Amino acid sequence: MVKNLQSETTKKTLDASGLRFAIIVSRFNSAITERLLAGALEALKSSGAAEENVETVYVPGAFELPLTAKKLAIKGEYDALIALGCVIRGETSHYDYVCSETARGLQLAQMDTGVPVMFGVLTCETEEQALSRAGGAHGNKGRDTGMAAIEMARLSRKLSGKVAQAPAGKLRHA
Ligand code: INI
Repeated sequence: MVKNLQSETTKKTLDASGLRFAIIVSRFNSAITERLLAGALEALKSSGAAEENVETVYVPGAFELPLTAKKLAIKGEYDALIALGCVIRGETSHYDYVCSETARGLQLAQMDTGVPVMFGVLTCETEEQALSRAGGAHGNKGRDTGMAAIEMARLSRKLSGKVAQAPAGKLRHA
């Protein structure tokens, strides 16, 4: 019989209880990234994550997200990481380097460590575009990455056969 590894997206709700997360937030464009952070926290808390199981770490800019993600992942204390940033195109090619290296570095961090790392970095032409994706007309990308983190944390536990702590001393599968 084929084992059911169906991911949680097809279920109506995601359960973050017992899962541990770190959120890395870039201070660059903080008016935007603080909104992304609020969205991510709301997603985790409304899904049952305990406050003491969610750590928030700040970095100067998006370019610093990958190294920090890798160092946090290596600690082995988190089920998933969420990297939040906002890069807005300026007059030079700086934007392109920051975007591509941030995306590449975050992907490497999760591939090197096996800990899911969510890409919650807005890459926009204008501040208006960013605002509309940080709690505006286009939703909140921080919230979306929060939900993705819960799903990937659960899936990772399932794939690596880890067993989650359950109430009343019983064991249950993550
Ligand atoms: N960092 C950002 O997070 N967003 C930006 O839009 C940005 N721009 O435009 O320059 C930015 N630059 C800083 C960069 O991420 C590093 O912090 C800096 O280069 C030091 O390494």
